[in-house]
Amino acid sequence: MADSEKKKSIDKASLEMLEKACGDNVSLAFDRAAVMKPCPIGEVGNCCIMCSMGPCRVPLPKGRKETPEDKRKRRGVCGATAETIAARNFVRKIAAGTAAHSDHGRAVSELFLATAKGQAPGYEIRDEQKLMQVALDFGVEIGERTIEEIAVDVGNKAMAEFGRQEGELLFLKKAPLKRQEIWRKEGVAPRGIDREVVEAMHRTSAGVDQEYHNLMRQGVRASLADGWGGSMIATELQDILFGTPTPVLGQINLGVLKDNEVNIVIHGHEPLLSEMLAAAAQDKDIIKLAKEKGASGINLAGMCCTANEILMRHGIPLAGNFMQQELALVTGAVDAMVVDVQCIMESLPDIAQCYHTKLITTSAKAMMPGAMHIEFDEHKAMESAKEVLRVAIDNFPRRGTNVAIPKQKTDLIAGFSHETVNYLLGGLFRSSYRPLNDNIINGRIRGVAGVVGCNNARVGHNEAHIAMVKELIKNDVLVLQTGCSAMASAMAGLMVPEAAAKYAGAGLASVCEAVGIPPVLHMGSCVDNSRILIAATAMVKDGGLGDDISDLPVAGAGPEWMSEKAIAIGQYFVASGVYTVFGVTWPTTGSQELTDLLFKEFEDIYGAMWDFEPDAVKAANLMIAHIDKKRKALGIDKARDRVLYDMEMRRELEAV
Ligand code: SF4
Ligand code: MSK
Repeated sequence: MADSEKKKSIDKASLEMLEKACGDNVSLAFDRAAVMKPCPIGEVGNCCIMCSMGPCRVPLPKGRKETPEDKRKRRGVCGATAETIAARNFVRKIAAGTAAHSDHGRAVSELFLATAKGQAPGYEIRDEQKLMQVALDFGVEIGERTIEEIAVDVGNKAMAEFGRQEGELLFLKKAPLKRQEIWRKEGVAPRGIDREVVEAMHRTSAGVDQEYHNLMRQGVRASLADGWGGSMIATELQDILFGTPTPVLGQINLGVLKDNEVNIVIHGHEPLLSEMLAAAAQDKDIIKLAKEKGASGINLAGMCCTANEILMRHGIPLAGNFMQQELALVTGAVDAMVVDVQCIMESLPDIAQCYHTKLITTSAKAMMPGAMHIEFDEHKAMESAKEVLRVAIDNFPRRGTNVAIPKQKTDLIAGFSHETVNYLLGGLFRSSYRPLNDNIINGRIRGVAGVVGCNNARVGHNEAHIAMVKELIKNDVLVLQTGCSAMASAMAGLMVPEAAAKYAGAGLASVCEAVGIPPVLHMGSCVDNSRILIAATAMVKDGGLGDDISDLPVAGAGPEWMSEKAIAIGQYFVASGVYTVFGVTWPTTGSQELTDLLFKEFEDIYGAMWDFEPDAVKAANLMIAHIDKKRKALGIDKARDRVLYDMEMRRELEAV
């Protein structure tokens, strides 16, 4: 294999499939990225397409510093400055990301309400305890009322959050009080989720908001409507409907596909249909049908965030992350790939045609030329799921001989919801984050990092995630993960308890060994970044680490980001007080002023800022430096110097 091929991924299974694709004459995103170079003007936010007098390009002068004269001339036809253009582009990314997560939250709310009203057969309220918690958050009366009555009110309140015209989103109250005050002082506490997305689109259209600070205020407001609104609603209601995740053993990588079973890859984001597919795959008649067609059974495997959702709750194996969706088809062993919404490559129908795979779209919001469409109907969910499975089963005998399933698959433990972490750390009767805070204060754990986000065809698949996570845990930083980033770590064997002794620093390893957790915790899908916000809030509330998220020794990162959703996530991390560093490329460097606002001034306003560092190890060290800065401000920096693990300390840890 040529060196250029090896650089495309650090994962052996993926490299094998890259080679097979080459032999099969199949073009992949990896190949197209090599040919399609990014536009250097658009990449840094210097291209405006907001009206038909453009597109207007306002690039920085090449090879020299910008002069005042350059600055005067760097304007679009309407006079828009580089600052306005870059800020409008950035805010639109946030609005799109917020819309994606929140429309997912809306779909979950609709199903939740239908379930509560008894109109969605097959679904039920699984976590009554969490229903009560959310009822309290939403101010819904509990009293002597039935579960269904409470659930209907919770569902209606959730739906109302999208169209709320006045006041603030109800979940904002879950944040530390000091953080809520910052949002109110800055005027960025979001009203309705839809309202903030609409206002972001309005303000960024031609000839409206022309002051980049003011534009970014709306960007922040929209991002908070995602993290503490749409995403949090999605996570909380999914937990009530499908069960709050608890630790579960799973497996990951293309090696989870089976040569003798009907392989169905479920790809996308919303777990509404996939939950029902998981149930339908157990149906006796469906299994019988598969056997009649010569298969030994049905093998469901996940891809991207749908994978994370069904892994967290059912232990269903993961075939891979974003850059492996095409590679799964290249195995020739996928009888059907079922997609819903988000992160689905338009190349899939062409690749599916090169093999025997049936590509099935299921959402009215996302159709693809060349794919079969079986629309998911929540009122007849089981029927929709069985129809999908029958198509896959019927297709199994058509599997050709051009099949190669890589051997690689890795064990992982997932299911670290906020509730699970609370319980694991504190036990059933005293569940709390106290032991985590204590171990941060005594220095065994240096800090906590949220490493999240996508893969990106412009950089080696999984390379930055793994380099960053290894550097962090080596330095005693506990890592929380979601999305494709979590899947990268799982593939590299970092999500099993044994990884602590192998990769973590002595302090973190000793805590992981005592509690029995991996040094890298899988918290779920992209909408489940809301779990990280709740975990950070719980750390603040448990005391000893300041009175706001921005006081905590924590940091966030998206080392291989590609989606607009990642920008929305990063922005709500920052606006919630978490220093956040992204890799690959940064979309505002075409405006020094806007970049300074995000990378410097935000620290004064929100107590946290964005940063950009494409070298993952350097980025990890920026995060560690930030964590150390926060430790120093809390007066706990000396504790780390004193950490020596004598027998007494180990016994004390084991008692945790
Ligand atoms: Fe050009 Fe202004 Fe139109 Fe943007 S809004 S394309 S800068 S004329
Ligand atoms: S799937 S948004 S590539 S993490 Fe959530 Fe992965 Fe990014 Fe999609």
